[in-house]
Amino acid sequence: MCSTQVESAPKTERLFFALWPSDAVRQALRRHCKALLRHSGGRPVAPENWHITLAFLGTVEATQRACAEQVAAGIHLPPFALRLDHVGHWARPQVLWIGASDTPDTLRSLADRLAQGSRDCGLALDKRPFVNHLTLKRKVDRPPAKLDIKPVDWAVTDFVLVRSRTLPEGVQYTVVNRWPLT
Ligand code: 3AM
Repeated sequence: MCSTQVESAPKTERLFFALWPSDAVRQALRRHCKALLRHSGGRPVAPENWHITLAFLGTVEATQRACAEQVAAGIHLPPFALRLDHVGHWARPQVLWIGASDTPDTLRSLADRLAQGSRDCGLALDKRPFVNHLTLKRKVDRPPAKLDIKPVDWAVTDFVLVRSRTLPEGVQYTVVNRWPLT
């Protein structure tokens, strides 16, 4: 008798590490960016999806996720203040974003350690250096005439791991793990 073994493909997820704003920071961003969002064309990112990507891991298997989560758990950095005071436009990806003109050393260190640790887990990450930015809109083909906004202050006390799913109704981000900065 012969038996057929069906090997199932490993379960994978699309994951990234991020700073995830509190509801209060999201509301402040909505208020301060209202005019900018109204007058810049393009396709807005839903406010509940706003985030600052620290390291994009791509498609990840369960063992790689566990390894990246161990890297995150091994990072001990203090909370830091982030002042979102700068609006930027990238022409090629056609992205309108807001970010901090001053990148705190702790933020750079957090992003670098997550990226390097994830590479050590066998993940192939983008080689571009970290630029702090929160994408507000996509498909913005030219910078809006007025780029100034009232700054938004964000006391960053943790970072998260996010699962990204593409659904017929659009992209869905779910926070699947969280680590405090202490
Ligand atoms: O944080 P933002 O919105 O700039 O564009 C994707 C999004 O960026 C980016 O990761 C964030 C969460 O999806 N992203 C998607 N694919 C990527 C890739 N292959 C990527 N970043 C780097 N390499």
